[in-house]
Amino acid sequence: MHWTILGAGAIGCLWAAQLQRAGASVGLVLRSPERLAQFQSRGGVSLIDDSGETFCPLSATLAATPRPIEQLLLCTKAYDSQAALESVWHRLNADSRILVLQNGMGSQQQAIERAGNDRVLIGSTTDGAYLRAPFEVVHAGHGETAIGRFDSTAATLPDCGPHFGLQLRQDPAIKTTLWRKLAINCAINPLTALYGCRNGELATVQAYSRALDALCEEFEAVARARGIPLFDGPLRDQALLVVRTTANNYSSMLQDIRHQRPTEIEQITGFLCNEARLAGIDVPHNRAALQQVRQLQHNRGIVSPSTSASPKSLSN
Ligand code: KPL
Repeated sequence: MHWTILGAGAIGCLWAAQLQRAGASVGLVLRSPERLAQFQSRGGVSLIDDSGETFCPLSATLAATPRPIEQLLLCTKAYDSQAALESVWHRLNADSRILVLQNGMGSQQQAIERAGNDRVLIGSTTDGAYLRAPFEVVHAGHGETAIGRFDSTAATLPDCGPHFGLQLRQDPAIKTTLWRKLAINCAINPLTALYGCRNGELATVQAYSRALDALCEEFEAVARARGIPLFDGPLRDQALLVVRTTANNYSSMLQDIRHQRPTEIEQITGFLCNEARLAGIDVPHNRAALQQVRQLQHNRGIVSPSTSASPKSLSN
């Protein structure tokens, strides 16, 4: 099976490198001739992990290439997801499979609506990775990738080769897993972006912890109303656990702001606020966080591609 990876961010490069190392056939799709030229001058992805630095030679193409796609990994930023899928639509056929691996909520449902339930697997990962430089990925924290289907509790994991270095798990309740990840991201990401702080400061600065508590309480009320089971204990405890284990990290949202990129606030807090509206629950702290991150993007001259599109509900 040949893997085509659409989205050469940290997760895309991590998967590309690990698939190549596992002996799978894999190639990247890049968005512009300039990116392709930049990639071709190095000819692969560097993976930095516990065992040091490994260069993984790979091929890359532009979306317009006619080669049919067998297995697509869609791991662009969530707000780019629809356009990215359209860009390779001519290369997909009835046998093509798509694994959607993105932050936040909404893009998964969009992929299913476009390609159909049968062809789409949904993933959620706790692997920590960041790009040290373009096409140089640091695998900073080993997690697992849960994979499942929205229309069924059974899902066959895609073939990644026998020696794949990332941990995969069949997930019969992938929607719940996505909601749990969303809960953590709603608690941590907007606050770190607004305060410009490392994750750990949300536990050590009292005012920040109080803000986190308020976001968590509202999230729990919405999840309850939507019938989504979150964690055994309070969400704030779980969020603070993640804050402490990733204390030195800068959240992806803060990194986006600092790199002058649109954030995934619409697919994270925007999704939650939409769910709250559907459930008739007021979430003033999350609404304020949404507005403030939008404002921050605006102040920094970051053009958000998705402020007008309200993410779709996942409850049906
Ligand atoms: O997933 C994350 C992110 O930054 O997007 C957390 C869990 C907050 C870790 O940084």
